[in-house]
Amino acid sequence: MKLVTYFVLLVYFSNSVLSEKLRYDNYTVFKIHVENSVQVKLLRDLQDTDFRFDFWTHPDHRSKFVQVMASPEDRADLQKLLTENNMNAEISMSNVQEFINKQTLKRYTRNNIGSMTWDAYYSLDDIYAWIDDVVAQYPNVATKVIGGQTYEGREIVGIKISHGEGKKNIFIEGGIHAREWISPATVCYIINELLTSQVQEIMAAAIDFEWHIFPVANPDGYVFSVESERFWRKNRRVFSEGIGVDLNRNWNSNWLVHGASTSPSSEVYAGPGPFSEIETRSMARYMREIGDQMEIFLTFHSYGQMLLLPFGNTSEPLANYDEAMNIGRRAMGALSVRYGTEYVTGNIVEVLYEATGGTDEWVKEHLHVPIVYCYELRDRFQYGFLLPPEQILPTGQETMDSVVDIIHQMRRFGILTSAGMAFKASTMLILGMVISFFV
Ligand code: 0X9
Ligand code: ZN
Repeated sequence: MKLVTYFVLLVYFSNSVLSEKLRYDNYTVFKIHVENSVQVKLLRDLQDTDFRFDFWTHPDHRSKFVQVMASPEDRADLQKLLTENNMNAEISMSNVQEFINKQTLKRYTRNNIGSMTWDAYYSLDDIYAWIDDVVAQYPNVATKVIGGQTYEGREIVGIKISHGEGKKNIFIEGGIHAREWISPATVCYIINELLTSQVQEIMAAAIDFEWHIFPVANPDGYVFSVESERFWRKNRRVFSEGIGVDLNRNWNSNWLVHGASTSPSSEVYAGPGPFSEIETRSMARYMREIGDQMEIFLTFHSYGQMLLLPFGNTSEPLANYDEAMNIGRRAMGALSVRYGTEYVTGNIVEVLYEATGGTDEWVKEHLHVPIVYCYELRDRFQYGFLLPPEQILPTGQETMDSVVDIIHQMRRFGILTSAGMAFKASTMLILGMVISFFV
């Protein structure tokens, strides 16, 4: 056989091995209680040195629990370590694969937007096909937009919903972290509500703003999480020492200052430089174009039930922090009404951990958007990334309730400066000056 044939076979074989779906039969997820800083340190050391254990959440004194996944072979070692250090832990899931199976994707039927239902997760192709169909069904209000490109050559597809020119805009980012599947699902639900709801307040929200919505900001990562490794977080850029940049550490705002790594093998690798990644760079270009009209920016992550306010390096109440806190708290009150789901509202540093280089911080720092929130959706240390599909609809509904309430609160607080209002205000001012000149 010729050398070239060997090579082709080798590439084919290694690709087929690589693209095989990883299984998690009898993997256990522990919910570990973190009670003091000694325990935090111990868990952090473990996270940094023993790669047999997959930390679903980052150990920090600000959170009461840490979720860690262990294989059946390594499970006993983890349990031993916990017992030796007097750490309490419960088992959240004893066979992770069973919960992955419950998330089997449903196929979307082309040309029938009603076939995307809110009881299942969908592939990237299906989400994109659904957007195409939605745009075809509502040609006067919905337009397909391309926010950016990816390392593997995909497009970051979004939708613009607009009932007319001259409106302020609301920007929504979903799925920047690949494994947080509830994020794209919730963002698709929001799109659907804005186009189909008959509820007065939702209809008004759709009409009063120009919406720019991107359900999957990290398409390569999402595809990889669906097809190969369920718990993949980053993009898929290949480096010699590892794969993937955490896109939520790559934005040019306090880049690499906190909670980020210089190592490509880390889950929070910030990339070789700020905006080194085509995904963040191209999305930033799109956002700059509409930035001066942006009134609200929302990004959706999971999990933990938190509403986070920038910045990720300081708990100083910068810009309109107090106002944003007020609105956020009330909106989380509105979110809790339907199903009693409780969120904690607060600054990133205060309620989560220090972490910089995220989309939310860049938007606040560079675009000066009045309301910037990062949602950590359901749940709280139970199923985590494997949120059962039955929870997609309730998550979507309660989240939509909060989005509508944010708009409502902003109107109440007089923050909304719709183009029309701004025009009226300036006209009144000039008229007033003219009148007072003659009187
Ligand atoms: O660490 C993150 O990027 C987010 N949490 S997650 O568990 N979904 O990974 C929180 C991001 C908060 N915003 C910034 N740190 N800028
Ligand atoms: Zn995330």
